[in-house]
Amino acid sequence: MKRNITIGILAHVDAGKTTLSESLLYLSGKIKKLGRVDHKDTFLDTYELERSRGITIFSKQAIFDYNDISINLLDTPGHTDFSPEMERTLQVLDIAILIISAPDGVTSQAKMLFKLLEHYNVPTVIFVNKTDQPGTDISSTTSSIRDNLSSSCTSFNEDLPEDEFHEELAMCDEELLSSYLEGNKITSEDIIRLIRKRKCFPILFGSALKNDGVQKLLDLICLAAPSLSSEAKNSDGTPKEFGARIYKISRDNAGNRLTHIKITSGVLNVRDSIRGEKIDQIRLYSGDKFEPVPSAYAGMVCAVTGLSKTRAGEGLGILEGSNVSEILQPILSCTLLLPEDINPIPVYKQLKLLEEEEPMLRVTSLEETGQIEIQIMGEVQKEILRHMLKTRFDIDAEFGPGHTVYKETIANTVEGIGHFEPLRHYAEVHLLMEPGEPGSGLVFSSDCPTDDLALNWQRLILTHLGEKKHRGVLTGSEITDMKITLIAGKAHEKHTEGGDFRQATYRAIRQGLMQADSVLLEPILDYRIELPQDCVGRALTDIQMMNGTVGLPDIEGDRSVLTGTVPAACLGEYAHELSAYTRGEGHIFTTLHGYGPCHNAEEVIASSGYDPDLDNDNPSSSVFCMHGAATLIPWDEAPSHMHINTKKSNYASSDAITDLTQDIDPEAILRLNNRKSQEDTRSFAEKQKDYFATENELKYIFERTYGEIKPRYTDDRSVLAPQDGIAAENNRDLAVEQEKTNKHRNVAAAEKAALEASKHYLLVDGYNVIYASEELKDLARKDLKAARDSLVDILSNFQGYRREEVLLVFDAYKVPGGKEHIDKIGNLTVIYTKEAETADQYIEKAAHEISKKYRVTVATSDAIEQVIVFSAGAIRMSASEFWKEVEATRQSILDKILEKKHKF
Ligand SMILES: Nc1nc2c(ncn2[C@@H]2O[C@H](COP(=O)(O)OP(=O)(O)OP(=O)(O)O)[C@@H](O)[C@H]2O)c(=O)[nH]1
Ligand SMILES: [Mg+2]
Repeated sequence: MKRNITIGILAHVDAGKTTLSESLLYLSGKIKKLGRVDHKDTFLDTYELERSRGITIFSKQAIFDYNDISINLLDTPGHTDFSPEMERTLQVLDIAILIISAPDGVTSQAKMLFKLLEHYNVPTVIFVNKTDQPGTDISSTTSSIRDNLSSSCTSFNEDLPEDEFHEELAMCDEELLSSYLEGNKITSEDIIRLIRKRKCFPILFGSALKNDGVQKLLDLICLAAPSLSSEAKNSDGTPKEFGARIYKISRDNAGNRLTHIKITSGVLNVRDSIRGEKIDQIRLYSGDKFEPVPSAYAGMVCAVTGLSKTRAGEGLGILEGSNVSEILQPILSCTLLLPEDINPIPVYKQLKLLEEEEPMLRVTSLEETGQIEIQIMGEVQKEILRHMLKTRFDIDAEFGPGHTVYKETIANTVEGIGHFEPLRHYAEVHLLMEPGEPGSGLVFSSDCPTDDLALNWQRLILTHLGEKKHRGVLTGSEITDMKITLIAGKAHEKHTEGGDFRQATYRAIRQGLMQADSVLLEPILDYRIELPQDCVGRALTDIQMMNGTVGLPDIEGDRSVLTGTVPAACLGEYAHELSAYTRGEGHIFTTLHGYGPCHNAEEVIASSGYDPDLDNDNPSSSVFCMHGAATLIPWDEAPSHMHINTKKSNYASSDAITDLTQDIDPEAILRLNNRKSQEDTRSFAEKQKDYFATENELKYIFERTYGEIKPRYTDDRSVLAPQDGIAAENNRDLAVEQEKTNKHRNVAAAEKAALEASKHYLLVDGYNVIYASEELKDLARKDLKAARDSLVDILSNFQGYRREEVLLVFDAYKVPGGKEHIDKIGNLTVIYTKEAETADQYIEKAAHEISKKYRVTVATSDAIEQVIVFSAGAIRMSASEFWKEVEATRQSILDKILEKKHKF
């Protein structure tokens, strides 16, 4: 049987994806005549709005043969309004072509796509398109790709001398590097392996429009794409079990519901039964035409009819239950405005059908007003929706103004419990709810012995957890970024029915949320502002006003570039404002960074008017059978009524005192802090030197062992050599002396007030600083407590010498039952965070609070990935910069001491 591979083409809007698809189809002989987007006659832009607007809206498939390989090509939309449609295809790709348009360079969207490809673990080849346009500079494009995406992006341009090419390849992989340095040749198998493992991303150059470089691209893709075995039988002759992944739902022109799948194992035949429904047809689509086939095999991408309840992201067959959830999400929601004579109820049903095709719409109907709300990505999507509603359902709809979609999460671990027992019903559910990584969404699992609760009930509970959008208790927004584990449950032999567990599960979540410290999240955007240099001051002020963060301005030619993050809700119409004050020369580009703590949470919560106790559709109470009647027990009284007592019941209220010396694993923290970005920026010569010097062991150890804990990064490239030989005693003396003089100073009342207003706080992330300092890092490896004490010592001296109030924060979030704990050491405040709260989280919270009144500087990790939005304008410095400050202060203390000695 033929090898099947699935290729996806991705890029920002207008980079040439559809044109490249056309060129690939032409080269393979699938089409005889090249169509053009500009002539509205391409093979894949088939929808009328796509042709008229010249953009792709829906992902589409073409199947063609090339050198005995059957290739499924998926063209995707580039416009950000349709990014979820693009993202859904990623889960079925064997390999991706990421197009960079030479004239546009590496856009922020290309960076976002590259990150998504990493998330979905798709091998990737980069095609630099439109090199036929004048002004293309191959070497500067290559270095910009390497700087912005990954240093493992390697030019496959023929102009490159072979030595250099092989060196670059060797640099992609430690193992290959050592073999190469030992004199072994790099083979094409090595290259294929690097590409498949995502250790190397080839860069090719060409022009889709002129068919230039496309053949080479196709050959490389065919060689490098991993493919699934299409064998229908195992080696012992037994048939392989069927498995498939759904990546899209659509309807054909006749209104038939199509489930688009990639078969991952076994065979699917017409008339097979899936989830109790029969497969009517299996279609192999190419453009808007299809070929019906009797069977489909592993590796094939096809559309099936006959299934009415499927959803994009779900698995079928052996993948049943393993669902993939999207990362990209709409951040605006708006009300659908219907003509007065239209009844909203049928419209709501029709929108629900559209929602099957675009799950991001999240159509909801507000009970209070009967209004329909939908979530949207942007203006272009609105226009497409308006058109679809008109052509499919003959509805003239408009949209109200968009408002921000907020979310909620929790800051501490709780056990949520729900009991549902009206007469002749019974179910009890206990859920452990833990805060998750930002962007991780909701993750469900079960850790409940099957002796206590049968597997079928456990599965049912997991389904109930995943089947709906659960509302938070602050504003009723969707909850996210939590790990929810079923830890106990109870059914009744006779009385339990399926619906009982639904009730108990929903109530358990709400009961947990009522106990937890909830956090309101808002969408945060990454921005890049390009503007004339004389306007930078104004932009910086604006960013501050919009509660944004900003790095140091970059100069590119005659313009400045500002990058950072800003809450989406604050940005409003800033693009227009920017354009106005820069005389049309300033531009802003944004992509969604993710959800972060809301900058004006109190205000948003108050204006939402949400009261969890009045939300009758989402009760937090439990129902118990008492004296033969169903009785509602409020959430806070429910625990004492529960029928199961889990050991974790008192999880949140444990009084255990944090024992910081025992429970933190120093190696784990070392691993954590050294998991700096995987990018290695050393040159080949440096690597070679390191390799032979075998001094590189640390990195190795960390990479081999790093594990389960929240990654934070430090940048140890900029670590300064420690200053040694400063006697702590001397410092202390100096601090005391300083204090004395301070005391003697007669500060007038007014001056004092001014001082108060200019009070400056310095929040320091303890472990990050330890690992930014060679001396403390070494100590930590031997004895973490000693390193901590030493830092406390150093900083209390530092504090004595500085005007800032220093707050030193240590993570204790891994310490079960740990409570927040504050020590005063001289003027220095040392804080140990409570369980389930990282130093990052604490600092963020504190910075937010303090910076409302005072100036705040935060010294934390260098990771941009983990960016915290210091909303009220706190300044940020990296741990290593901070350490330099500390060193400098120590030095000047030392200088002062020496100076004094000379004087006497
Ligand atoms: N000069 C030149 N123009 C090109 C090349 N490839 C594509 N174009 C033009 O770029 C424009 C956009 O091309 P498309 O193929 O529609 O781009 P796309 O990436 O599919 O766009 P969306 O699907 O809307 O995101 C069209 O006008 C193409 O003719 C190329 O290699 N050279
Ligand atoms: Mg296109």
